[in-house]
Amino acid sequence: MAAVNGNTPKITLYTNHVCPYAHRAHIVIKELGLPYEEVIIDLTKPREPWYLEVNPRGLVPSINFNGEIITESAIVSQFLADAYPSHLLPPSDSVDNALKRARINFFVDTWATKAGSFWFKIAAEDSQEEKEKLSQELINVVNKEIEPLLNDAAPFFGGSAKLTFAEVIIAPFVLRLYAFTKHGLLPKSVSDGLNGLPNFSKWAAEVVKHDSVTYIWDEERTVESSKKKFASLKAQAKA
Ligand SMILES: N[C@@H](CCC(=O)N[C@@H](CS)C(=O)NCC(=O)O)C(=O)O
Repeated sequence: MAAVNGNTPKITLYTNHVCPYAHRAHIVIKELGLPYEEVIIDLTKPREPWYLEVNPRGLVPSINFNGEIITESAIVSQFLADAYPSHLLPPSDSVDNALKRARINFFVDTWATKAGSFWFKIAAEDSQEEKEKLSQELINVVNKEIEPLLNDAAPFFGGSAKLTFAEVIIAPFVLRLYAFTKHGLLPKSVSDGLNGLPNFSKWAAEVVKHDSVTYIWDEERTVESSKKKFASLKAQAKA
């Protein structure tokens, strides 16, 4: 069992299982084998005052770690991966390890800046033609920017046999790209296109079936909740 200074940490994770950002915290906690208790935050209602004291932004995930509140999924994940150096992310204690961290950071940054917002744009688009155009753009971006970075995936990032911090951050979104395609929220051309990319498709197939990624995954509920979310965002945009 992981420990800080010999003590097992006390972690409360404020979460909602349909949220891709909260999903990151679940993956890192599970991979590190940390004990935790979870508090599910109902995202369909205004946040209660007690939760706004935990996280004034009202978002999930947040963690209470031995009395310290940490918010923002990437920061929560980074904190836990740094506090417990593991196969996910080596400590920054040598040039070689710093380089491994830089490679992972570049992959995560590339996903976020080049590919990350497409799923939302495609789902929010009304016209079928525009959806198809954006889907093709997404495939082109993944092919150009992501595919070469997965050259040595084995099966995970950078030749790792185990999940890495790169998958912690990106897996929730890869999982949703395929699930949303399957359930008609995104055009079929998205999964068809991704399946045509040899490195990406091999990597993604391993990512989406990994235990640490699937243990809180409820596909039907997530798809239903995302459909409602998209519909309300569209209505707001038109108002
Ligand atoms: N940048 C934040 C984003 C978190 C976020 O957007 N969470 C959503 C759920 S997926 C949320 O809590 N939304 C609150 C709401 O919709 O009222 C992070 O990475 O933690």
